[in-house]
Amino acid sequence: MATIIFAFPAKGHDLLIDIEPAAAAVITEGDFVAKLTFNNPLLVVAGETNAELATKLVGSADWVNHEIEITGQVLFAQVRLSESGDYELRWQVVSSDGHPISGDSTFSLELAVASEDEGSSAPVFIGPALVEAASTDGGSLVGFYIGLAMVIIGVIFAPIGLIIRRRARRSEA
Ligand SMILES: [Cu+2]
Repeated sequence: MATIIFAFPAKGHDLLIDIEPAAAAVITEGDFVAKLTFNNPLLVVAGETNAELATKLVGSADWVNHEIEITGQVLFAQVRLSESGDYELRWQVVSSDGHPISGDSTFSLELAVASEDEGSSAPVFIGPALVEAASTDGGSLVGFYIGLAMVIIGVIFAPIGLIIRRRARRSEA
């Protein structure tokens, strides 16, 4: 769309002279204020929505409009994104000569990945494993409790057994 507009260099059209985030920028904060600066104060008709800024995740079909505010030659848009990825940005304003102008841009959002995923080396608990084994065997809860009881007995008596054996060995010597 931008190429069509710039292919007809009509007199008086305002030009976008700065955009934040910059084209193809990589940002790490999903909550940010996009700032578009034009070379002339934009035309704002009170009570009319004649300007907009929207973003869309590449691959998605949904454009999301963001709340905007125009101050002189600057358009501010409060952008709130929660998903990392490549984004398209499009804007439309009314040039100071009364003609609507529009353009687009791109940026990438790289949100920090939560470090909770690193807890994969959590200690293994015997209980749930037994439940799983019992259920996959099609066994009832009785089977589970028997298994659990055996584990408990094993945990309690295995060390005792070792102690007894050690003592026995010692007394033999
Ligand atoms: Cu014009």
